[in-house]
Amino acid sequence: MQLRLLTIPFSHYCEKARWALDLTGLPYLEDAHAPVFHYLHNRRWGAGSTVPALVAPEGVLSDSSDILLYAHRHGVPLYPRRYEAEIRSWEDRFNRVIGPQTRVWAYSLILEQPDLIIELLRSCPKHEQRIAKPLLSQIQAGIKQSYQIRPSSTQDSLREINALWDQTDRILASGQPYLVGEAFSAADLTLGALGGIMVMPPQYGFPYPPLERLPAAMRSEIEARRQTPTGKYVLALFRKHRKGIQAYQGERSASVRA
Ligand SMILES: N[C@@H](CCC(=O)N[C@@H](CS)C(=O)NCC(=O)O)C(=O)O
Repeated sequence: MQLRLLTIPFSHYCEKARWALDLTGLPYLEDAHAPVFHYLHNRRWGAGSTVPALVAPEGVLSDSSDILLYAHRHGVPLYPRRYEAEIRSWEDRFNRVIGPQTRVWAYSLILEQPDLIIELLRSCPKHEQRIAKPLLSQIQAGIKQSYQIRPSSTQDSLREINALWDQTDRILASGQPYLVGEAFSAADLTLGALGGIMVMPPQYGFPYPPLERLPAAMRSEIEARRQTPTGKYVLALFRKHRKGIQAYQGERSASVRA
């Protein structure tokens, strides 16, 4: 049975799962769908309502942290026993703060440029893109409502992100090689995947539009973050640890990845 990773392809939690699976070297199929369409496919495969979800011979895993554990059990030492508690504690904080707040930050700015939303759907099935295009204003309204995006959201989310980013800045400024212990772990992978959208590493597993195409406020924030110890660390993590993508994605996204 082939491993199947259900995604909304531009989701940073999906990048977290994709990165971990890529490190295992196991071949898998990325089954990418536009938001809302993903519900149908999740239901079909017995997953919950969110992505990522991994359909594996052992069962269906409906949470990114469970998928990291799966990768660990398949030969990627993401949770070395000696540091496990500390690694899990960082992963949990990144999941609870960096994940949701970077999502609000990104959406609050991207929603101002609706053509970008269409661009983000490029690796989804063509019929989903066709259906989504004329529904753009409803999609914008739906995203605003789901993530409670208000005019103050960009600044509010940055405040929450900074509280944790400042902590990692202080730790990483000393030049220690990894966030926890002596090796790359689930703490690094989670910071990289969820925080990555604030520095846009070229190796990110979803081809985001180039900086010049992003709204000016997003671009300037990314450029500033790239200069912080955490930003530099995340860029280096991707250079050193983001292996090539193992997923078979079919013809529909071959051109996107090229
Ligand atoms: N706890 C979940 C959270 C994942 C999550 O928030 N996924 C979002 C995409 S970034 C999602 O599925 N959103 C669609 C929805 O909630 O309907 C995990 O780590 O896997």
